[in-house]
Amino acid sequence: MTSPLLRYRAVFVSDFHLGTAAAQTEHIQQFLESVECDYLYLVGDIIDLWVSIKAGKWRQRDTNVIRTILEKSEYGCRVFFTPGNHDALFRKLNGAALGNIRIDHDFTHITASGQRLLIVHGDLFDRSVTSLKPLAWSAAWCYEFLTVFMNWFHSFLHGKAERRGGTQIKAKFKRLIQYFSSFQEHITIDAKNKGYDGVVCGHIHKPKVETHEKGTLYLNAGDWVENCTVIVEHFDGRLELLYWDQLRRELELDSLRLIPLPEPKQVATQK
Ligand SMILES: [Mn+2]
Repeated sequence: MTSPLLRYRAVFVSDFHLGTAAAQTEHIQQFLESVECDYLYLVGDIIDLWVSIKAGKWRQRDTNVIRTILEKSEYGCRVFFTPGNHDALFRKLNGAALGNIRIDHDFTHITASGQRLLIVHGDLFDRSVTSLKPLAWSAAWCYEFLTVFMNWFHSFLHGKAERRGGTQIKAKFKRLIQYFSSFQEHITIDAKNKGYDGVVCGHIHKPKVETHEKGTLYLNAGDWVENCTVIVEHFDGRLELLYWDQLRRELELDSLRLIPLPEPKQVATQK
């Protein structure tokens, strides 16, 4: 592991979808190796059990991500995992504490500035999942096939793999989901009614930080299939949405200019 370059009080990530062709596993690995935090929240759909249960979908690189998370927990990082709909099987472990790793339906995080945040994946606020599960499941497999096909198609055309093929179709599908459920409004009002100052969620793959008109914060950690985003809490309690693509570029500059790292290129290079 390379030396961490980024330090935060808390890190919130969701929707890795490990075990699918679309998961940007190399970027996840790079990010995890570059970051150090006191609290790591895994906000659901980390392992895609809908897809990875099929033989051959799970790869060594997916295992490496899990290993890196376990390693962080061994070295003092407190890990909190709220399973999502794609890794709902882990909900059977809700309430469990495994070393420094806790699993539960939701968590309460208190920031350094005293804000109370509800941490939850959010699928229970999405009607396309709660009442139309077969449709959501079929869509997950359509997206998997589409990604595999587009990767093949682009490598055939350009001689190199291209991951972004399904983005437009996925965006249309996500708009359809929003038609069925005003996800953001429902989850934010629920958090407000429960007395929270804000909610950190994932699920809809739309990274966003917004303050509701009633004052409650909505923070969506996005995903690592298309956006590669993370919500961080700085040591003064400030919350921020960060894009790994941008962060990666900045790290390259910093690592070369400021900190003499043992393996700076490994941090900066896209594999
Ligand atoms: Mn989800």
